Amino acid sequence: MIWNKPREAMDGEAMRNLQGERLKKTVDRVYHNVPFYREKMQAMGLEPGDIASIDDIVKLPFTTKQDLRDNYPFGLAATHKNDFVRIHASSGTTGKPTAVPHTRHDLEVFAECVCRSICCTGGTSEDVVQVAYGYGLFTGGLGLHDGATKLGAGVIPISGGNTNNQLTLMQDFGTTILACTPSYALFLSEALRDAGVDTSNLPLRIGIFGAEPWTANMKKEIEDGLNIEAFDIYGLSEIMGPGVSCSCPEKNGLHVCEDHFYPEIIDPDTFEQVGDGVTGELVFTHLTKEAMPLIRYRTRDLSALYHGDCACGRSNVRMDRVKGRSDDMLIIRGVNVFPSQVESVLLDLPEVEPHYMIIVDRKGTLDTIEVQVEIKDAAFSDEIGEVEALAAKIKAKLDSSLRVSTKVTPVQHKTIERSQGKARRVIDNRKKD
Ligand code: DLL
Repeated sequence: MIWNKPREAMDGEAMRNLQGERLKKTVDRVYHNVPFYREKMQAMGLEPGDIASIDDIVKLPFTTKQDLRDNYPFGLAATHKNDFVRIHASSGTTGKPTAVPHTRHDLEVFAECVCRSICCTGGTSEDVVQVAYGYGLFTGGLGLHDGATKLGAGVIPISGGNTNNQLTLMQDFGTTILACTPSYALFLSEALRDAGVDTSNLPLRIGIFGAEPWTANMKKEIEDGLNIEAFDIYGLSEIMGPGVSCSCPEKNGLHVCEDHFYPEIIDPDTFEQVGDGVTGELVFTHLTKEAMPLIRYRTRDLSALYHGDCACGRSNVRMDRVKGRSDDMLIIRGVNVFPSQVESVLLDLPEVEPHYMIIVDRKGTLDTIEVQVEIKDAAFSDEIGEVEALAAKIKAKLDSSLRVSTKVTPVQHKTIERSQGKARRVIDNRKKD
């Protein structure tokens, strides 16, 4: 089922016209209500009347996370505070968080987009959705909750954690859709296996996973472990939360709700837009947001866009699965390494469990990268020589794929801490310098 066919299957030309009209209104609102944007536009010699169509978006200034921090909490708001009905905040790893207010209309759009996403995965009003994303300032829990409620599905608002309870309710209440981070899905699948539950006897059929990068290998691991079909849901608090885009059964990208969020991919060095299929930094512009519309917000997420009709019936532009953020990229002795590359190599090896930790350090002037990885019980031998041989095999694969020399430390199954929300898989001790 396509939840909102007129929008999700809209003809490309008509969509661009709609986007143009909405952009003009948004620019006009921020110019008159947000001093930050007015000043930026005036400094560039721009007036709202200079924006005539969606193509003119390239004339507009960018917005960064730093701009949100500098104007914390509500300096970029375009409505009065009394119009806010909910305020989310993204957990800043450094310094202040960023505040994201929503009006009632904004929450309706949020629910609509998540509802579209659930339908995109094949979900219907007959499904029972276990929402195991965290509830609170994080947008995952409430976002999935409101979207599933709008769809008319049954919601289990269990939030993240409390794994034993997750397993009990999943079986007792007949969960058919599990929504959580991929790392928590993996944890739940392991817990089900340990509890001796045969997942083929469960009605669970769909997983809606996101909020962190995950590889195709991890997806397969989770699908096999839970006996489900897994879908990728993407979003970020500053723009909305989950449901900015979601993958469909065709598995050729994530459809963006482009009537609400206009996506661009830019070259992060030149800031120029790049063509379809070219990887760069994902940028979003709000087209309908009331409380705090952002113009050309730089996400730091790396992706690519693909226009054209999809066999699922939708025509909304697709984006590539986000493999990581530009800030996640590790530079090891001058070589760029993404944690997702490490995950791809590890999960290709039959002897390893999908649990690992990357530890980066600096010895003198030399960067070092250690990969701790759990080994399957059947492959973990008491013979030191055998474990060493396995470590050497993993190291050879990693070194040739990453083009840097790694240290591999095999550890026993269940040694590495499990995640109940967004996983932390990199410790970079160089940042302490
Ligand atoms: O993670 C919103 C969300 C909740 C998305 C539940 C999906 C499901 P933030 O906490 O603001 O919001 O983090 C946003 O997480 O910029 C990406 O770097 C990353 N991210 C989100 N979804 C995906 C995904 C939520 N499907 C940041 N794949 C984003 C890869 C993702 N990375």
